[in-house]
Amino acid sequence: MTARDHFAEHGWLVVRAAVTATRVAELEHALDAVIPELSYPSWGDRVVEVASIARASDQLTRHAHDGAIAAIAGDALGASRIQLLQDTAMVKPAAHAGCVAWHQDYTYLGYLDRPAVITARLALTPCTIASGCLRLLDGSHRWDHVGDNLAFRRGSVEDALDALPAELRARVPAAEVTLELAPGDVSFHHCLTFHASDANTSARPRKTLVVRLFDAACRLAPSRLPSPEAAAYFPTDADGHLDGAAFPVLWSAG
Ligand SMILES: O=C(O)CCC(=O)C(=O)O
Repeated sequence: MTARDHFAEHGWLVVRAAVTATRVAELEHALDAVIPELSYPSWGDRVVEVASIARASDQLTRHAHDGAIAAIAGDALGASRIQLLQDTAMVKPAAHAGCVAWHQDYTYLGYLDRPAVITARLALTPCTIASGCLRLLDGSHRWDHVGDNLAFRRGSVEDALDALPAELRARVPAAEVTLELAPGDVSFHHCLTFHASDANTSARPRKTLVVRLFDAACRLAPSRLPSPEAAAYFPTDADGHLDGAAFPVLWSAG
């Protein structure tokens, strides 16, 4: 099965050793310079999550703009051009209660006119069951979007499984998969794929770099933003496509 077929059927994909060990070490060093481990206690029980972290470091910018990762995303989505939507660092400190509730990313990205966004997560440290790796509901990207558009309306993600119709809720236990990653592995998930993660019960921090990439054919849906003023953060061309100056094109099909 090709990577594209796997993604179309399952709504997720793992590319093993997508990033070399040397590069992982450089990126972990760059991340630690921006979010020192000594600062983790100030986050309390919250997962350490810093949006747009790439702005703070050339190394992290290079990763967020990685054309090879964007090419995998383009192939998986069947897109002919891929743009960068967001980048984030997500860290779960050692022996930490922070977890992420079950959700679909599109709940928080519903300002795009269609759900054609993919999240690429690079593991910088082992992502294991003990360290709170990603859990997914296999094939749930075909369950449609469930619940409200909460884009810019919440400070953290909310549990969305209760909103599933009974027929889909009954499928949850059999659909669950855990994505354990070694440093250098990258996982991809569709913005409609339900996912969550548990606390880190291990003795090491779980460090991941997250980039969200979208099919450049998507348009902004301004009516789904919480206010007309919010549109200022989403410059578009005359057709409503997000501007390449603010949302760089990272990959185009040959
Ligand atoms: O890495 C995690 O534990 C959760 C990631 C997540 O929810 C996301 O990237 O959308």
